[in-house]
Amino acid sequence: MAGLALSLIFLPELAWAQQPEHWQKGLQPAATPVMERITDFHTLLLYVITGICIFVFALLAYIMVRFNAKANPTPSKTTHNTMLEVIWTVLPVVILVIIAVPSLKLLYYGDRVKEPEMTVKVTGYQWYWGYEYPDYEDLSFTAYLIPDDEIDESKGQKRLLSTDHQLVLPVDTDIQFLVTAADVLHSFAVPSFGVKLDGVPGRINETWARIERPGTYYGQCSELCGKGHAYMPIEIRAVSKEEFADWVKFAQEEQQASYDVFETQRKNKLAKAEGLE
Ligand SMILES: [Cu+2]
Repeated sequence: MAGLALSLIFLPELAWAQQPEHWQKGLQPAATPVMERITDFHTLLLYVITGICIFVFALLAYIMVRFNAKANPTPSKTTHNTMLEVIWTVLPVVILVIIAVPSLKLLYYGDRVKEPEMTVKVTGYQWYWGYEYPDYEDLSFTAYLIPDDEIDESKGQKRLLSTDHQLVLPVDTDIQFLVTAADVLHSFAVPSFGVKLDGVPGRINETWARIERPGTYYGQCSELCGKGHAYMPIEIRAVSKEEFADWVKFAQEEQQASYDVFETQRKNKLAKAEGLE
């Protein structure tokens, strides 16, 4: 009974793990409003480019059939057609404007959030990530890749994606990310958040995310930063605000930020409480 209760409590979090899939087509499902808009924009572009391709191919086919040497032995000598020239200049401009307006809107929307509810400073190192929570005193830690021979699949750990510490974040919160680097260029990229931002030594770049559902989200460094570039993944745990507050307390008191350790302890406590009843 306790087991069932526990699985009911913890199942929703485990169920949502966002990572690249084999033979994946398209983008990872959106977990933030920014990514939702990026996905919509991507779809708009797909319609536009499909329309252009069909139009150009149809035109080519028509010309090949209708105006080849056999079908049209005496070609016309026309060299100018003002109307046609105006159309093929104006039409692409109109198409570009149709693309540019939502593109710029989206660019500014993803750029920053006016009043962030919390801040996370992300620092890229060769080859791991450092996370700082300036809103919570002394809360900072690093996240290293878990090596292949230590991956424990029973814990849901994933080769080349899981880290020893997880970047724990609350859902439904406007989170400001300040991204920088301490040695060379890195890039903090989380596909399902629509976040991909360069970490530049000596500079702070800003972006934001509002995570819409709890779960595990994976990302990777996306700026070639040396031999360990492929081995500095990003593992994010998005949890409820209450759980996040509990984790912050745990991390500050125990000097141990691993969400997995926190979760195991909590499960044990819950199991104990269930057993006592
Ligand atoms: Cu890097």
